[in-house]
Amino acid sequence: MTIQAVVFDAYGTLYDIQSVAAITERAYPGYGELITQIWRIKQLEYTWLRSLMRRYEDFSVITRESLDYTLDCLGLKQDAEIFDSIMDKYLHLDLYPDALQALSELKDRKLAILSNGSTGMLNALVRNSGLDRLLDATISIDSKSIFKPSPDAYALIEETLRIAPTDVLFVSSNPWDACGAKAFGLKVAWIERVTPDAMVRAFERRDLVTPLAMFKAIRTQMDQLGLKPDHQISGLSDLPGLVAGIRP
Ligand code: LAC
Repeated sequence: MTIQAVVFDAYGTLYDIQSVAAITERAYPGYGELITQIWRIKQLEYTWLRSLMRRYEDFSVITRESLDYTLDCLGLKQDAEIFDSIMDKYLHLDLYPDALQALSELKDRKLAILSNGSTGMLNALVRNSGLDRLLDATISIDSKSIFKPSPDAYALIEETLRIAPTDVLFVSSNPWDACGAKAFGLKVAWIERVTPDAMVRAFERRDLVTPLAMFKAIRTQMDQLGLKPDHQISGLSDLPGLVAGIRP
């Protein structure tokens, strides 16, 4: 078994969702980090709740609804222009610094994204970041009307690339997504962006638990779901060496 395709999660894996903090802080000074963390936590929760309730709306609706929730719960005055400028950042998120180089070194394999993002959001994001030059496919779960970690979402990889799950390395920094892909039967590399030591250090000032520390505690440590990724890496730059070393 060699790796014929490397398929990436988008938000949090290739693109840094913390990069919205600059614009949320500019829009609401002093609230930037709070908005960023509550927004991402609610955005993910809404994907899971809508999937379970079978009331699918695409990720652009969910991203708007979770931002709306966040501004309301913080008692922040809403302004349509400011709201749309924050939403627009989701089409221009920062790529992680090692993303372009890592994907360039993997070009001898099929490269794709499988993401909860809607087709419109993902195509704009990939085009705006220049990743469209390196990707063979950008796959949105939209056509299945259910979000990851549903198996129906991961099934889109074989349906699109015609490559069996065991010959695909799925890469995500989101622990729940890495577990979902493993449960489906993909080979999985989980990017541990926050080490356990860094996690503990985030709570050294227990009198000052920042929203970012809470986000890291809730969304970056490997979940206890009875599943473990095949590989654990510290960044995208570890991938070319890992993939080259995977033998049948
Ligand atoms: C993605 C988000 C949910 O699917 O990480 O890209």
